[in-house]
Amino acid sequence: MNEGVGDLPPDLRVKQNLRAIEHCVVEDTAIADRKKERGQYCATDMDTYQNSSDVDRKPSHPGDRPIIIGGSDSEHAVNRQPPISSRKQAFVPDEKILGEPREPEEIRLPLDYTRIDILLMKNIAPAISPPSGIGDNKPGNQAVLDWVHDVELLAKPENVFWCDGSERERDYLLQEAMRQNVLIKLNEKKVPRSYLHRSNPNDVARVEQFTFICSPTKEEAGPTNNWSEPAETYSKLHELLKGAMCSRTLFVVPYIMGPPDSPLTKVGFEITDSIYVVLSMRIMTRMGEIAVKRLGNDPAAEWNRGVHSLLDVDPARRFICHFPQDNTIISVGSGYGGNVLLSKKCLALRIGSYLARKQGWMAEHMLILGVESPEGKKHYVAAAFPSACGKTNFAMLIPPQHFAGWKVTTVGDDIAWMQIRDGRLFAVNPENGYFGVVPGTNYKSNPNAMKSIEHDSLYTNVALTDDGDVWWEGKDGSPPKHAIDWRGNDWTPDSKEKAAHPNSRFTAPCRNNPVLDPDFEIGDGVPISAIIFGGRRSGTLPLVFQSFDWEHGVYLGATMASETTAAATGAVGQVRRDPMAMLPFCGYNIGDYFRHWVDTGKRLTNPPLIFKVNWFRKGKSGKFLWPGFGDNMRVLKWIIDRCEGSDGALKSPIGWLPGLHDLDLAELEIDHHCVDELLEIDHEDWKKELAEHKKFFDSLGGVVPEELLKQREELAERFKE
Ligand code: GTP
Ligand code: SPV
Ligand code: MN
Repeated sequence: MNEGVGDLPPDLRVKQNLRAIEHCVVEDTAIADRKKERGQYCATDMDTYQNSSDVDRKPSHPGDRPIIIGGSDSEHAVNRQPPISSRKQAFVPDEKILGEPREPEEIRLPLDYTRIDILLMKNIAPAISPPSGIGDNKPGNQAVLDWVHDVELLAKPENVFWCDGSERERDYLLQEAMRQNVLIKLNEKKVPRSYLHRSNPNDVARVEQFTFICSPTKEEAGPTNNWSEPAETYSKLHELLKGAMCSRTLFVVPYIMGPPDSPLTKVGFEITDSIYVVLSMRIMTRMGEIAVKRLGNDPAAEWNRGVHSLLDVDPARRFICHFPQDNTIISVGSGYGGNVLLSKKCLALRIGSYLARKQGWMAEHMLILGVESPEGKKHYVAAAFPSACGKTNFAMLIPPQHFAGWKVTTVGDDIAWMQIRDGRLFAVNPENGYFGVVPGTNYKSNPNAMKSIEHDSLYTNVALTDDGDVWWEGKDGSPPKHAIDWRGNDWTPDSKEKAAHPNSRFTAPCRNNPVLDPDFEIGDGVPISAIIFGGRRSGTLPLVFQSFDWEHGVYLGATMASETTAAATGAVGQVRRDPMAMLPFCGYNIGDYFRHWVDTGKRLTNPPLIFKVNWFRKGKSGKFLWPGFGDNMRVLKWIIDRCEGSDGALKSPIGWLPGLHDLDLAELEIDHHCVDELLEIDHEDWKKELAEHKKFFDSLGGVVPEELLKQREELAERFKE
């Protein structure tokens, strides 16, 4: 479709665009007319919309045909599904979901939604016309070609752009992104080769309430996920995608997740109409030719299908849907990172966790770091903290002066894929870039992150200074006298609004990180000595403790809780259970996920030790008791000592705690009473905590493995001793 487009003179192209819009409008009016005939067009709620999309599958265009943009290797065929008519549930979140309940108005569609969308949409992502030699590198795999063709027939883009990952392609796309104001070039001297992007103010974080696991049965999605029936959901999404890329370019982004030579590595293709997504995927993944080559020409090879369209960036039409059995993701209505960089949370965690259980490995929301002693002894540690709870910072930690000679290196900052080899767990980071929280990042808190984002980075939703630099709350130095805030408005230090959004993000290549681990790309992964679970808890949870064994460690992960953050829409600061930091990311039944953890332990002859940490405990004054950041090295050192067999620990009902002299606090200015408070186990608090564990397990409706129920009882018993 792309051939020759770039050769058309500009005026002709405009006409072509208009024709395309007219064509879509006419077509959609025809559908509307048919709906009117059937008396289906006047009502606006989701139910009626559901009905109309079910019956209106008859092609309205000769080239059109009813399609399911799912995988050809679907497991659905072997799962008998109840009839669609018996499922009225789609897009209505389960009552048990631990998120914001959906307001009924939010799922209402405007009367003439197709028409309004097309008019609104046409300026969001106008088609581009690449010169020949750019965007025309079609892969040879017929399964990919067929799938792209199907999406093309449905979404009716102006043209198709096949990404190859070349530098020429990048330079061209950057020019186009700037021309369309999708990116703003930053001051070349201050932040070379870097750009600012502003997302729609209604679209600045992950949307857990609009995220669905569309497995054949609700039970497979389990009690913690929003579930929606697959066939019905495809049909709704197809309705939304019909003509959605009219007068836009459909980009096909091939990518791999995982090091190039790893047996764990997966191939994905993301279709998107967002040039920002393409440019971000270039940083976040290994993108282009490398993926096409790895997939090869076998039409039956395993690969992930991802379809993303901005639509009109309206929260009422924002759905992030996963079809684990089809290895398929469809995301519509958003342009924000976690919702649209389908490689990350959607593939590497939600679909990844599903595949991992089936294939006997683990996909976890964990950083991976290396820690090397002055004597050259090295350990690797994986740590699961919920979103915006310190993974990137911990992964790039610089030890304080007192730990001269100790080195911390980053393998990954967000996701770990782990497999068993020789009875041990080995981890790879499937990503190739960092999508990190900006506010609070400075040369004191995280110098390595600052160095990683000094050049070749994309910034989303930070402030723009008058000299073309970026600024955010918590950046070094004094605030600028004037800036343009993340919404594009004037900002001064007197402004009530924040200059940068609390969930503003940087996108930077891993290669920028000065402490990138030399084994970052090792295909077999790095051996994991310790697993750490951590959350944001102002009370109850001590700074650090160690589980008695694997199963007790799994219990510590399963009962984790943390205060919610700006990484997802909804209330911030509310404590919720977030097992293994995977609540929003586990692509199947959480009970089966716990079972997978327990069973994995049984296969490990040399399992990692398991720890729990809390950098965020507060004192009576309401201030953090622990300095955090680089000083977390002191906790990490105790963990490494334990891995080395040190006996410096005291037994407590909740696990092994460091004694006062087991933590190296030398040269740290901290009151002794703070340290006491940090390590305190308050029996009254723990009584409440235990009751919360029970409440959480009970809320899961009988899916929790026996082993973990037993752990809870044993914990309660230990408090009685
Ligand atoms: P995601 O990218 O959303 O998964 O977040 P993350 O887990 O990587 O969190 P990140 O390291 O970006 O930190 C999030 C916020 O927590 C930032 O504002 C940090 O400044 C703050 N933070 C990180 N580590 C510490 C710490 O040790 N102590 C304190 N008090 N704050 C921290
Ligand atoms: C998180 O929220 O855990 C993130 C950011 O890492 S996002 O990619 O938006 O999910
Ligand atoms: Mn994350």
